[in-house]
Amino acid sequence: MAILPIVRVPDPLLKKISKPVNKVDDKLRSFMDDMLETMYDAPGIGLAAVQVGKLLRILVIDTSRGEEDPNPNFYINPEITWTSKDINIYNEGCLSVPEQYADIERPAECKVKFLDYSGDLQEIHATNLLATCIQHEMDHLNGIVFIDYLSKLKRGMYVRKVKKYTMEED
Ligand code: GNR
Ligand code: NI
Repeated sequence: MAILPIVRVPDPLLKKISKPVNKVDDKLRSFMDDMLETMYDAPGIGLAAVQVGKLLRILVIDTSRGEEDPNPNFYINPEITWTSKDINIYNEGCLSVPEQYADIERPAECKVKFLDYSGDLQEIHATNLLATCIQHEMDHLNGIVFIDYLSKLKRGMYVRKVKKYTMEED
């Protein structure tokens, strides 16, 4: 296992569309294990492969956050098949936009179809924080970061703060 470096804004990689996975094999599972370790180390509740530099349609999510037993789930080639009409607002953060938060509106519930860690097809109905997190991670696969929903002015401020944070850190 390995902890991988996390790509931050304004890296142009975060604007790219990730490609579907062809085959769920041991090599892919080893990469997914590294994603999970990287997410726990950060720490975060979700991570998309593009955030560690690989343009593949893979997510890992664990919304348990140490309150309960760990509950990691991998989502390969995920597709949202339904979203609710009712909306939730969460104060979202992103490992690619460290230390910055904003209230983002999204459908409160969604259904998502995906391949799991074994390569088996699954469909789940997600609510609350899991629904928000799945949609946030799906956005990454399509080149979208939560600050893209803010005004151009606010987005510019967020990017500037991340650049400053990154400079002061190294
Ligand atoms: O760790 C994370 N927390 C979070 C909080 C609210 C809404 C979405 C998230 S996802 C984020 C990790 C991340 O950047 N995933 O892409
Ligand atoms: Ni994110």
